[in-house]
Amino acid sequence: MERYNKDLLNTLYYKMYKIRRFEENIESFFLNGEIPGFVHLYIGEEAIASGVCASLTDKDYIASTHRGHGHTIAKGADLNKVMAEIFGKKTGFCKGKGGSMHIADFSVGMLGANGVVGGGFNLAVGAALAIKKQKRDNVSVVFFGDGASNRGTFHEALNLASVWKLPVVFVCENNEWASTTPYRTTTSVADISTRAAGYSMASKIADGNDVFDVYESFKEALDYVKAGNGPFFLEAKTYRIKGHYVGDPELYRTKEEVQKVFDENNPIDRFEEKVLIEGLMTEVELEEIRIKVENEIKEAINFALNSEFPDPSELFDDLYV
Ligand SMILES: Cc1ncc(C[n+]2csc(CCOP(=O)(O)OP(=O)(O)O)c2C)c(N)n1
Repeated sequence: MERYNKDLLNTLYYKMYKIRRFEENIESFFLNGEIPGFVHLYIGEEAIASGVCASLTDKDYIASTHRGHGHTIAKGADLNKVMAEIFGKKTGFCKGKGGSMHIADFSVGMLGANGVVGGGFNLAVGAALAIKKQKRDNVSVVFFGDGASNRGTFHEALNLASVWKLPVVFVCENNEWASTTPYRTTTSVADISTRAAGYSMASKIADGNDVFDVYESFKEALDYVKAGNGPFFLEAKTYRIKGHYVGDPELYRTKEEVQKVFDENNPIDRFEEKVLIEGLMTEVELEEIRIKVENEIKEAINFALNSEFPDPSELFDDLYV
């Protein structure tokens, strides 16, 4: 654990806890009818976005999914603007006209959430092509689910990224579910990372609920890609704790199954346990981070609630054909 200095430990915990508390607040505002549209929560998967983004800079790109709040927060997007967008307010990233699944912040390299499953692959590969053409030393990362790995865009993107040796890391968040479907009934391989071999691509499996394992594995991917070897495939094994969307009746699995995973494999509990037992952080240090996060979230909620909705006359602004 020597390489985990205080700054890094603080960052990993701060990001994970911020995502968790953000999502818990979004869930309760949504259930109260105060958020329009749909929201898909990232609770229980925080270690993946946090462990990956801890090694990225604003000049690196990420492409995200419909379950994108965690990626956006971990990449460092302005929390007030993220919150305002989800609430449909004009101070949000898309002036309140996009909502949860259309948040992007190019200033930190966040290329966008995506309502189209599998829509992020080609954005990330395109960004990686730009990096290569411009001879820059950055990387592009695409987060995607097990379900998305069955789409055609997945295979097309892996093939081209491999042929052109592009600096892109494919991060599969295998949370075992695609909407109501368990991945084992729809996916031809037990480990989605084995598909990388079909495209001559290096791959690795990480414990997606262990932020240290994600961090180390992604570092390995980053070193590999930055050395000019071409793309890398990282499969992070995790589990979708919440319904597919907020309001999902979840008739396809038992509450007991979900609760068991959460009790035994909650990434935030695992982090706290590890750093306390190994004496890397104190309870006081953890609490300081939690207080900071609560304040930031409270501020973001106030910002969103006090912002105006866009005026109907602005409906067609910012559109182009
Ligand atoms: C092209 C396309 N097909 C279907 C849908 C409907 N849909 C939304 S999310 C989802 C499941 C995605 O599963 P996965 O990729 O594993 O991500 P997870 O929701 O588990 O994070 C589906 C089928 C969609 N949005 N876009």
